[in-house]
Formats: sequence, C-alpha cells, structure tokens
Amino acid sequence: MQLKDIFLRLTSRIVLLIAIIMKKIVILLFIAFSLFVTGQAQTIVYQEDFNSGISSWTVYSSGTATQSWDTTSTHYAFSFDGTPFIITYDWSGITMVEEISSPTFNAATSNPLFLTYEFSFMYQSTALQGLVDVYDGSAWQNVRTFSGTDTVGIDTIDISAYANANMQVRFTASCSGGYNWEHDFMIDNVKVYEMPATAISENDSQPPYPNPSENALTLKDINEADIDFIGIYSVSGDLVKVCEKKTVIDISDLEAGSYILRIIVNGAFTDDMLFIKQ
Ligand SMILES: [Ca+2]
Repeated sequence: MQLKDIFLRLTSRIVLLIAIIMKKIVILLFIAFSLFVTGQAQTIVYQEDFNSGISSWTVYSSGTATQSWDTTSTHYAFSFDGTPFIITYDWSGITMVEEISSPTFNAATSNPLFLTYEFSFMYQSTALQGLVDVYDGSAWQNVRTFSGTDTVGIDTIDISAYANANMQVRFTASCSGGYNWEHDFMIDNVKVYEMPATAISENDSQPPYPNPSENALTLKDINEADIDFIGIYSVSGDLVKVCEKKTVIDISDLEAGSYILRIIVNGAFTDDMLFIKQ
C-alpha cells in the first residue's frame, strides 16, 4: 500500500514536470515565431547582410588587441545562415574596444521603429561586453548590452524613441582584459524597419480592429470555438498576457505601447499582428 502511494506520488510529480517542460517549450516556440512572423507590412528603412563585405561600414579599433571587425562565413563550426557575417574576437586576453558603425540612413518616422539582427555573443571567461547603440541625431544611445552569458539568437528592439533622419547602428566589443581565452561577438542580417500602426476599421480585411485601441480588440472572420490560444507579447518577444479565447480581446489592463498579438486557430498560427494600446 505504501509502495503504491509512493508510486502514485512519483508518477504525479513526473507528469507535472513534463507539463512544465512542455509549457516552456511551447512558450519558446511562440517567442521564436514572434521574431519571424509579422502580420502588418514592414517598411524596411535600412538593412545589411554583409554578404558583400563591410566596406560601407566604419570600423574603429582601439586598445592593444590586433584583431578588429572583419567578415567570415564560418567561425570554427559556427555560422548564421551560411553567408558572410561580421565578427570581432580576441584570445590574447588584452584590452580592446572594437566598434563598427553603419552608414547614416533616414529613419525619420512617427511609426513604431524596430531594429533586428542575428547575433552570437561568446564571452567565455572574462570582461567582454557586447554593446548595441543607435545614433539619435546628436548622440549614441545604448539599446542592448551583452555580458556575462553566452547567447545566440535574433534580437528585436523597439528604437522608436530614437527615430531621426541621420540614424546609424553601431556594434561594439569592449574588453578590459583578463584570461587568455577567446571572446567572440558576431552579427548578421541587420535590419531597421517601421511597422505602420495605421488605423484599422471593421471594414478592413485585416484583424484586429480598431487599431490603435484603448480597451478591446475585435477579431474578424474567426470562429470563437476554433480559437486554441490568444497571447499578447511585447515587441521583444516576451509573453505579457494570455487572453480568454474570445473574438473580443480585453486589453484595458495593458500599459500604453506597442504589442504583438498572436493567435492559434484550429492548431495553426495566424500571422502575428502589431497593435497599439492607447
Ligand atoms: Ca550575411
């Protein structure tokens, strides 16, 4: 009898553990989709894939390291999509500040503006920092700092606050020295784009409406019984809220700003939709 109790308890804990792991996998899949799928048309302001080199970008190197930003298609076994990308690295354990900045491009817009890029940051053992900055027309503004954790992925940042006619993007690897071990900072597929938050009415074909909205979004052409999931994400891909499976979505509790709405209908993702909460 006791053995049976132990067995049942153990089984229920294993089932719970599996459920937690499955939930995390599903959330990670949703985040991955948020980076690739967008329902509203993007207007690309600037993009660079480095497949033709880095001649249009400006490299600034200081410190005692001899390496600086360069292009390669693979670094040891690593590559993004098989095409050239930019990399700076150091394995001498000495100081370096390696900057690479884009040409100036016109990003003067009142629409939400986003920066996205693929990255690999390998800090290994010491004080490497990877910095991502944008030029707001008068000064560089830091929008992301990598340090202390090896990370690989696609980053998306809302840079609306810095939109201007003379924008630039800059990546910096900064190392204050340390162990004799390798540090890498690798970047590819830099893109700056705006996603117009045009007002959407009930007569428009694209849900949700109205957009922008203060309290609720209404989905068109979707049968409530077919909805499997409705989630609201930040523009950087974090799950903010799981909503009731209804065609009228309550957003009254959200802070004002830009969000991504993701819906699963009959087991299939619909396009992600950017909306503005007023
Ligand atoms: Ca490339």
